[in-house]
Amino acid sequence: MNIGIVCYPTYGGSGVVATELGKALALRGHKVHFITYKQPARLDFFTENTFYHEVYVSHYPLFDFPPYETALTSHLVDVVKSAQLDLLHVHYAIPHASAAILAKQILATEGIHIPVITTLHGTDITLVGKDASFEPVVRYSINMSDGVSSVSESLKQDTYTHLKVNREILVIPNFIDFTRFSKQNREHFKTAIAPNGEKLIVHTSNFRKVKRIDDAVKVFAEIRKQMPSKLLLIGDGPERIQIEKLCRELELGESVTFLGKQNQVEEILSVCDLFLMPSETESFGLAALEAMACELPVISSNAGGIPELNIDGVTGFLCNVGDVASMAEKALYILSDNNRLETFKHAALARAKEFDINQIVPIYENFYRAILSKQAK
Ligand code: GMT
Repeated sequence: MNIGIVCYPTYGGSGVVATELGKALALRGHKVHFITYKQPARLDFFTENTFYHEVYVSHYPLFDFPPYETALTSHLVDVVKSAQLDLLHVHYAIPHASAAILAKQILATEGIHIPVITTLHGTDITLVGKDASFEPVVRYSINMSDGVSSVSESLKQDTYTHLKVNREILVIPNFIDFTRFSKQNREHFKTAIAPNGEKLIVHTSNFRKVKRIDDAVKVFAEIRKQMPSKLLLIGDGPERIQIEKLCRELELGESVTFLGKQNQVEEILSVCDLFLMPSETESFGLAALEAMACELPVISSNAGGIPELNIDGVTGFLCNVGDVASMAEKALYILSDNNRLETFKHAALARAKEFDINQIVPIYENFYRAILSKQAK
């Protein structure tokens, strides 16, 4: 198949899923065309069968806001024709779904019929999509898509509840590539960070409010009262300054390390003992899946789709959003007994294996085929 993928090219989960999906499809012999405003973060080396089309937005003094959606739509029309795409798969509804639907309508006037598949990732529904300033457009473009998928059952239900859409949504969970995400021997790194055998707790995110990183820090502060431990914070974003302030207020000193954005996150995960994900909302929790693939138990909130990944009492624990005391108690339960910690680590890995890329990518392929065959009738 000749597939067009539209996504955010940044480190965010939806962009990562879209890029990894495209790379996997290319390996399976499909031609994959990424159409976005910057080279996707994980498309940083040559891969056979992948192509990249950059969207430029012309600047004009009249524009207070660059009209990206219009430029993207025009580019989609152009790439569908020049690369003879069979379908467009857009990730994150805003503004990709509406741009693709308009491109589809423009192409139809020229006798070209291109199916549009929209994958909903989370905040495009739970935070931004349901906002009144976007809602009618998001609902329309979901309803007009030829196929819609969501990354969890929870997000599917949120979409029906918040947007009152009237169409079928297929759940296709996030996936993990074990050739990259698996525990690696980085003992020298562990010795450098935790020279006295401290337990290593880790959190990775884009440092937005929805991630509740302050809860992660407070949970760690409780753990540290009971056992020698360190907290590694990976990522960066708008909350960083507040979190640094909180660490100073709690007098956590050098026990918390801000590692910033990291490309080889799996190397760091490999030396850690426990992952924290206290999010306010989380449609799936790709960061937790990456951690589990590196054999880390997860202490998380029970928000959104996280319970579809993290199994309470088996791969970690689920607590109510904001229940720092319970999260700390459960973390200490796991960390205080090395045999128990090993049991949780094995269970986390076993669960992660259920989301192996080799099992999930064929579901997308079959979804594409079903939509193309419907179109052909
Ligand atoms: O806010 C983020 O975590 C980034 C966001 C995105 O769309 O880039 O991630 C969402 O999509 C990921 C991939 O499908 C999911 O694993 C994340 O759970 C989801 N984030 C939220 O729902 C907050």
